[in-house]
Amino acid sequence: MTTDRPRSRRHLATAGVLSGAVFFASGWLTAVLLDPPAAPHAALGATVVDLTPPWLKDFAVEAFGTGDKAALFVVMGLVSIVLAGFAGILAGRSRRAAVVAVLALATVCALAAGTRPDTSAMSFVPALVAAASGVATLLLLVHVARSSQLDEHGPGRRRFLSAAAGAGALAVALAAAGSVLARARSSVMGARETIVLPEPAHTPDEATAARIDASQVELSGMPDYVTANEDFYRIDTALRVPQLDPAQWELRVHGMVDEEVRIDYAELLDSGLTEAMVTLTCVSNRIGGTLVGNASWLGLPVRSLLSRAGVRAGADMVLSTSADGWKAGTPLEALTDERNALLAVGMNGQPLPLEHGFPVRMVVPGLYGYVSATKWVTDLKVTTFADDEGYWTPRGWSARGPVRTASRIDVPRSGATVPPGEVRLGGTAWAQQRGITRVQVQIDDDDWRDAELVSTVSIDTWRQWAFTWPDATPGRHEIRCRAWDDNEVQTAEVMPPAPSGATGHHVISLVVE
Ligand SMILES: Nc1nc2c(c(=O)[nH]1)N[C@H]1C(S)=C(S)[C@@H](COP(=O)(O)O)O[C@H]1N2
Ligand SMILES: [Mo]
Repeated sequence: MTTDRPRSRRHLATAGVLSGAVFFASGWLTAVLLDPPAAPHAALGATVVDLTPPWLKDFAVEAFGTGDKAALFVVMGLVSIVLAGFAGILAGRSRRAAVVAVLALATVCALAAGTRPDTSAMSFVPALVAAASGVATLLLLVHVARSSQLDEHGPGRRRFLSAAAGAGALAVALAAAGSVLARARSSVMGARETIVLPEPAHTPDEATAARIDASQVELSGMPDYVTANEDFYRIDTALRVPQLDPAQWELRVHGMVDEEVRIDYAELLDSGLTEAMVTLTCVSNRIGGTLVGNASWLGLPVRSLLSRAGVRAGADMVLSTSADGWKAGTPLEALTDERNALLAVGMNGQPLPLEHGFPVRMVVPGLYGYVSATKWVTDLKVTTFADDEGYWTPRGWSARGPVRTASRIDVPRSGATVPPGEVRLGGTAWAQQRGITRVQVQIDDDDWRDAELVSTVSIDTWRQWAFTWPDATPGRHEIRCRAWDDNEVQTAEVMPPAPSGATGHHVISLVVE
């Protein structure tokens, strides 16, 4: 126990206030990255608003008008400064009590963030980060304050002042980063929300809708035939999702063309769009893996832009580049033939989600994403494989990436235990541009047997299958599957994803008991 002298009490209070600042600033920056409304100050503010009795709300609106939220934050800020100052002084007496106080605050913030309508596990992270950085700052500053207590005017005092200045600068830097990022994010997200996508020129008919319904195997644990945007796998090199304002977006088509073409977002929406359901696959997907998804894409066929530009003889590749400098080299043929290679603006009826390439991306049926599916695309250069290469080619992946015929068992999961007797199996198979014509299942060393195939929308979409294993006997069993495209059976030869996509049969093991 120490007797606080006035100056040391001032230092301790300063330590508390600065720790509070680091607490809220680090929480804010974390939230901007993960889940903006989960910022501790925002969540606390929303909770205070919710708990404010109506008479006080009315008074606030009366007195401050539209400044009522600013007034709330000013009051909350003042209250926080006073409480944080007391926490610092408390820390001078008992560090443990002060740490408990910070953790209690973090818990309240986490609860406030976690009880809003649409929360995820991510909503709790900002409070955790705030707690960790707040406690660390507090313990450090209190330590420096206490060890400098003994010399009134000497180096100890200077040491505390510089530590305090450091903590203050950290809080300001974190808050500044949070505010800059928040502004950039919310403006693009806001712009996305105001977009009204046009109807496709050829609206999918009732037959297609019926077909989508008939493409789902009704078996618990099967993936949805149409992958929801939130569930769609995401693969890219972007540490931070590029934030492109559609009003500023422009695509340039150049290189081996007669005439350079430029198109902006409004023109693109206005150019008569096509809707196509296409299954997208990542070359890194392992046999049985989940880096594959099926969505309905709305966009302009790339061939119509290329024909406007006029492709010169000798070209055999289109190098597409994203706003963040990533590149894919796509065989020219895949962009000029009749397939639905799209400059997509819509995904399952909505503007592309930011992480799936907003405002515009490429989608090319039959090719792995790394050679075709450029997100945040801004540049198409007509060129040759001899002169240019995509991002992954010099990193050991093949220059051309046709999707391999693949199939997987989705139900039951490998390692599951099932009761003996009749066991129902289900899975998914894909061979974009060729189509799935048959799937077979093999139990242990038995003969291969045909699975039931349900409908599918086109040769560019995956196809679900089901199989009844009539007589599962107790013990451990291995089950494998294989698919046929329009021409041949999926190879049994096992190869890893690099350099051109994994091959081999998906095998699961089940325990029957
Ligand atoms: N700009 C950009 N686009 C990209 C990538 C990338 O790293 N950057 N990755 C590609 C790869 S490897 C795949 S598999 C698909 C994945 O698209 P998705 O994240 O929408 O599922 O995007 C492609 N487009
Ligand atoms: Mo990929």
